[in-house]
Amino acid sequence: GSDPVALVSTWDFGAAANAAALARLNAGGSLIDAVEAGARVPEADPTNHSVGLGGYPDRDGRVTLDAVIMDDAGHIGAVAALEDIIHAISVARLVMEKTPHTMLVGEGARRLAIEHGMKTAKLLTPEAEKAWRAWLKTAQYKPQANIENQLPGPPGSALNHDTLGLLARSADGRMAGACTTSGMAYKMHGRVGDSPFAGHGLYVERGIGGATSTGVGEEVTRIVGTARVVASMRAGLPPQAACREAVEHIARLRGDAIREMQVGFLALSAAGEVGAFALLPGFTYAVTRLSGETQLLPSDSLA
Ligand code: SD4
Repeated sequence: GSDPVALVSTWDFGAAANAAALARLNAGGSLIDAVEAGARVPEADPTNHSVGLGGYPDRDGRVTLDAVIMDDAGHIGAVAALEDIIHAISVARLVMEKTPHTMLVGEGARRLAIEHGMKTAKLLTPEAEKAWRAWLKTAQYKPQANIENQLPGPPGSALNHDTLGLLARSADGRMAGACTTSGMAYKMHGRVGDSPFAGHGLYVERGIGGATSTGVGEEVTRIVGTARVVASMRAGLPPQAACREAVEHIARLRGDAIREMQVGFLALSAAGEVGAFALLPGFTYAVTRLSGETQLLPSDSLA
């Protein structure tokens, strides 16, 4: 249409990420510049407990970050289990642009960031530390779905796991994407979810479109989730049906094992069509058009 979809991203806070990404596009930035700028918004926000600064730690009290950035021309960079650096997405971009590799983990990723002038920071905020110490009393690991949407309770009491996945599209249908997260709260040290892996937490393909995921990463990884969504789009399914197909596959495969778990997929076709689908109600996403008009929408779900 005359006001095509330029950006889609996961959860309510996706609206602010989309706004930053659109500002970058309007200033002449590339799609990669845009998705990086968008991902940096929740990374810098200490009130978001599942991304960057203020993210909930692993069970040892360490905040470890996973992120990936990619475009539809085969450029990709990722980091996993990164510590002490707020902007994991920018380190992922360094991996993409400054190394011969596609992913660095842990100390290697941290060192790359520092070598390129990025500052270290303490990612564990007092609020997140308090939540972790409270969790230690029971130390029960039971990932729960977008719990802040479903259960009442003070902020910080929940296992909030709202990863940012963001897809950008130019007027001529070129695509890029970013995904950034601190992963599941109270995960084992060293655990890496779906988010930093191309084809799991994020995938874009030229002429087809892209997809990103949120929720319990293990369940996405089991089916190579976003690669599956994009493959369905390649085979002709609209984004919504492609997301639904992947969710149904998880449900079929896992049955009772995923009771109360959330997984959501969000997809954007190269033609600008949007779709989303989740296991459970509560998954929301933000759609921003080239004009800046933004809608927050609830995803359809299996349950
Ligand atoms: C993970 N998929 O690390 C991420 C968490 C997430 O919304 O998406 N939260 O498993």
